[in-house]
Amino acid sequence: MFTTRICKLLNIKYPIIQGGMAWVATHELAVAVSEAGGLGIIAAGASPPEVVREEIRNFKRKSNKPFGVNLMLMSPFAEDIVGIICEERVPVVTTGAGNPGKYINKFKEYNIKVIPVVPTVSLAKRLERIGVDAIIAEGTEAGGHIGEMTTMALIPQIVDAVDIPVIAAGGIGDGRGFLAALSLGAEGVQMGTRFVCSIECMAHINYKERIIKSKDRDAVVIGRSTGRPIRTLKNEFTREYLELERKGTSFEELERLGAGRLKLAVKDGDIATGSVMAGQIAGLIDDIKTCKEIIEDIISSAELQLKYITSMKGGELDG
Ligand code: TUI
Repeated sequence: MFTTRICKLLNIKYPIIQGGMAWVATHELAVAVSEAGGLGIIAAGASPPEVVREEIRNFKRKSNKPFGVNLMLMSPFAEDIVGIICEERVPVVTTGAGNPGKYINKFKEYNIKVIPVVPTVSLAKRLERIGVDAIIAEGTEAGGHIGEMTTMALIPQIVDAVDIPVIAAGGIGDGRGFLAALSLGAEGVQMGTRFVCSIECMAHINYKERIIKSKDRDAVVIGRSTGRPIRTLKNEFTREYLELERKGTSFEELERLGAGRLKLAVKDGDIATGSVMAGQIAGLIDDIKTCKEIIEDIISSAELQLKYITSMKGGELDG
């Protein structure tokens, strides 16, 4: 029912892509999402190149399904990771936190599909012109590094501005969000926070439980003053960080304060002084299930929701 150009482009059953979350998106999670019919993504984050290569090889040992690597463009190793992605013949690359323009030709040479995350219409248009295969349009509801536009406003504007398929991201966690994204003209969704709360995700149980406990307004934004805003769940760390920002603390000092915090939360389970990056949809998520269950529940509830909408008639259900 929901077969789109994204399914054909990526050779996947459902147009659902997993977010490229640093430290969280290891090959175990990517294998589970790809085996369930979506597109699993290994996050390169700021990891050293050889660690990323090993993750790619581990994926290939466990699954023959299509998968991708997320290239975080602020990584000091970005250049070398591009080389490894090409050498390893990774089928798909998603990019984040910058403009991937200078790497597009190399990826094209190796026949690698490139799908950048973009926060604005202008960047989507520029990247379409230089040959990317699709666009992930990410609203400010997302976790981690974010732009300013909401998903609801950004998706239809990017859909109207480009001809390549658009994947919606930011604030999507269930069948209703999936269907809403398709209604706005997207041909797929990317989800991060929902997949953190999966059995196969290797993040510390404290991280998953913090998401489950969170309420609608818990996903706050730190780092607006630095020009690198990050959405992360309210805790001791965000309170200290925001207080220092309010006092006008320098960029360098804030960068120092933030360093290593994501790993602390994801790997050590320190959800008080670590950074528990998550999107605004965290408040909706109340269980941990397999990636297969997450994906199949989204598709079946979206189908049901669509039937419900099309049967509405003057407030009464038709038939
Ligand atoms: O990249 C993300 N989210 C991330 S990356 C990340 S890494 C990290 N950060 C801090 C501490 C520890 C680890 C955490 N979350 N999302 C995709 C995304 N990309 N959101 C926004 C953008 C973006 C922003 C500007 C994409 C392109 C862009 O271009 C600016 C330009 O140069 O034109």
